[in-house]
Amino acid sequence: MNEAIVLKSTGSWYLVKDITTGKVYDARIRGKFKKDKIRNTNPLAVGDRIQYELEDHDIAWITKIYPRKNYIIRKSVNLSKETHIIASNIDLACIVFTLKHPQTSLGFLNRCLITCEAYQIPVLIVFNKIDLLSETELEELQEIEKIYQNIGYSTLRISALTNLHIEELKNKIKNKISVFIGHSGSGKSSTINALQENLNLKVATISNYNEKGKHTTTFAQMYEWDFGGAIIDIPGIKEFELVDIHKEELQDYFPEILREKVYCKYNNCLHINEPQCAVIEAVKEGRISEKRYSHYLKLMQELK
Ligand SMILES: Nc1nc2c(ncn2[C@@H]2O[C@H](COP(=O)(O)OP(=O)(O)O)[C@@H](O)[C@H]2O)c(=O)[nH]1
Ligand SMILES: [Mg+2]
Ligand SMILES: [Zn+2]
Repeated sequence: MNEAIVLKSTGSWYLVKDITTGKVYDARIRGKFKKDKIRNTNPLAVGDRIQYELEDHDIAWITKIYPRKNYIIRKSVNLSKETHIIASNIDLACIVFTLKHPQTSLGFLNRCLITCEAYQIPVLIVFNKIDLLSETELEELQEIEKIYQNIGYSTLRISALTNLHIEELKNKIKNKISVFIGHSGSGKSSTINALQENLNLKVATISNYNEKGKHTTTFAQMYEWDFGGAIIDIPGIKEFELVDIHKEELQDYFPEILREKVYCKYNNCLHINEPQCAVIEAVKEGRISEKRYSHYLKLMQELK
């Protein structure tokens, strides 16, 4: 039985890598299989684990897709309600945060975290450009770190410029499939370069041309680290778009609220102004960050 992982998906053909031999093949899906099994605009996504049969010309015919442990979706550009699975089976999302140049807002960070919670993707918050920070700014950063560490998130200070803690980052992403999220200019490319210098060059050698021979960068693609594991590059991804979240479920994507809510008097409590709300109590007692709680309230209003 041949098993492979999808490195690249263009919607019509795929690049897959055999998990035993490491050999890379162009792959196709048979029309029937395509129609029967899948309702998304793209049947296969980068990160998918598949089975295949080899035919002549080294074309791998995909015969089975294994269930996904998680996946990132994007709404199709057209107005239809179709969604598009961009990437799957992600072990870790590295959210690259910068206190300045550019300033990343806590609101942005929270939205990324909520989406990762909704997608069930573990998170590492990477504070980049530490070399730029003054003593006072480092103290400011420490306050932010505390908020997120108290919730239970892993954090790491790095500098892609000076290589601060790049080895630590390497150890955290080793043998995992990760994605990097963050504002443009926060240093995602620089960090990836610091982790492995020639990754960009390697990237260029894998053909990035569509069927009409036009260069394209709109498709997600997986690149393997030489120290083990891989990164899925998703062009144009800044933050994950907030998936369709219902008001009632937002609380579940704030781990600190999820922990407390079992103690609320009413089991349909939304922690806004209800009596004997354990969440509001936890905010008053300082166990839940006021900043995080007010962002929760703000999002609840927006979701109305
Ligand atoms: N001082 C400093 N500059 C950095 C650091 N990381 C990235 N940069 C700079 O920030 C700019 C944007 O970086 P880039 O990697 O292109 O960001 P991306 O848009 O997230 O991929 C570039 O000019 C980098 O040289 C860092 O740790 N310290
Ligand atoms: Mg970049
Ligand atoms: Zn409550």
